Amino acid sequence: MQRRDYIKLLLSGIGSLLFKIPLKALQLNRPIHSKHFGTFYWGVATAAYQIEGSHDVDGKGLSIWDTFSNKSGNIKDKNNGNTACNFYYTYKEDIEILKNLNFKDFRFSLSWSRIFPHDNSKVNQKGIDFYHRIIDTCLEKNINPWITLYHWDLPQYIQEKGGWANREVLNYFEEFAHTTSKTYGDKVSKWMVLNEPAAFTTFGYLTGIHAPGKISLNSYFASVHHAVLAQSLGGKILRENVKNSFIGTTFSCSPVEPASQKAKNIRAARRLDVAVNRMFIEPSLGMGYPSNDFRLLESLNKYIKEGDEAKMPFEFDFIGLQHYFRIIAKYSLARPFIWATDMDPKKRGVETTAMNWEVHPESMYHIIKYFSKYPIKQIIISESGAAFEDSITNGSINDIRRIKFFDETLQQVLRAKNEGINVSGYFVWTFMDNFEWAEGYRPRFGIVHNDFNTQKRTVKDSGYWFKEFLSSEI
Ligand code: IFM
Repeated sequence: MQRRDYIKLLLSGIGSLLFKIPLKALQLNRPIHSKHFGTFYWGVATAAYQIEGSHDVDGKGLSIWDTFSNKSGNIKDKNNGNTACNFYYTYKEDIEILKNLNFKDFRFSLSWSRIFPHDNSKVNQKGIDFYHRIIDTCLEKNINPWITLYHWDLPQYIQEKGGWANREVLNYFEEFAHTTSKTYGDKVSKWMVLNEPAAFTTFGYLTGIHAPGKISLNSYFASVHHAVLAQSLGGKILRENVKNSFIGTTFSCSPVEPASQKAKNIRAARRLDVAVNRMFIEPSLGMGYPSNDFRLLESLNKYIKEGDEAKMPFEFDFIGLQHYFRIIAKYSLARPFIWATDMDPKKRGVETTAMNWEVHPESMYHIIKYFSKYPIKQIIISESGAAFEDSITNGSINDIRRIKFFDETLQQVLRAKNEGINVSGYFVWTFMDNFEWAEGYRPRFGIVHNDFNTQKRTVKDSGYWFKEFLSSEI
């Protein structure tokens, strides 16, 4: 071990005392290795708007994120995704990097407004070709491409009609899913329908901190119901058009614990659990909306049409879990309707990431266990990672906290798997530092560093850690 690493480890040891992490847990040279997981998907996950850039190139139309991020005040430091990681031009080199790190699976999303720039009657061939190039590069390099149909960048012309709050979005989505699955379905068998519907409906239509920046309870509930319908509709279309299909959809999820055993905190935790974890999966399993545990969900009834109950379920091959932090729930008068808040981790004195999210690897085990009570065929961790401040020293990035995070999180995945839960894959969030939505470019989640001025990529030590971890996969 180099002296520099030793000092860092020592410092994180001091951190462990501060944050009450047992020192034992800091031994990073434990022999955890991908071979302990058996046959498993090991990948990196990305999203179109966060990496591609080229927002107006080759006929691409505007998405809600182009509009939102270019409006002053919406994104930290006045950042936008116009250039992002320039992946539109660097995809070949980037895929080569991930291959060199021994990953076998690459998850990316399709930019809807590259493919249907103006309305759904005319396809933009150059947009279609771009994803063919990515897919072909993956296949040439023996990397499995995994497509996410929708990762938050709705075309602006659909938003003009109300976006996810207008049921018409389903007609557009149907056409988009149909065209793309027909086009790429012979080459790509692994698909995910939606990325984190709870996040894009809540932040986009209720709190307004993400595109399209709406703040309305009605729009929120309408968007929730339409996203639930899109989830199963997308699944059915993919099943029709994709060869040897392996179809999933993803959920953001967090174990929710009450701050105390007081009845009002327990009830607050139950409501948050519904909104965060249950609202999208239960209708997809034919269980309907969990309104019994959160009466406000009855507001959805206004948007449910005859026959919708039968349209909501779909038998997914896998469910993608995207877990980042646990929630300690407390009753709060300051949060109308849900009357619950997540206690600030800083005030709880726990270790946090650059997003102010608690570092709590055991939560990964708890959330997998929580979802395993549902009748789902397979669980894949479709995103997991942490943003920490990185610095380049003599050309290298010794991101020991991120390494520790992955090491400990993966042990929790293995713990669940060893108990017999069918967890079959893990995707790192994320491949390279990218545009982190309203937070701009400051939080760095990548295992590859990106210099946003020069677009120079530098593999972080966490990237090399994965290379070693995955060394038996090649
Ligand atoms: O960057 C996001 C991603 O787009 C969706 N899941 C959470 C990540 C970190 O915030």
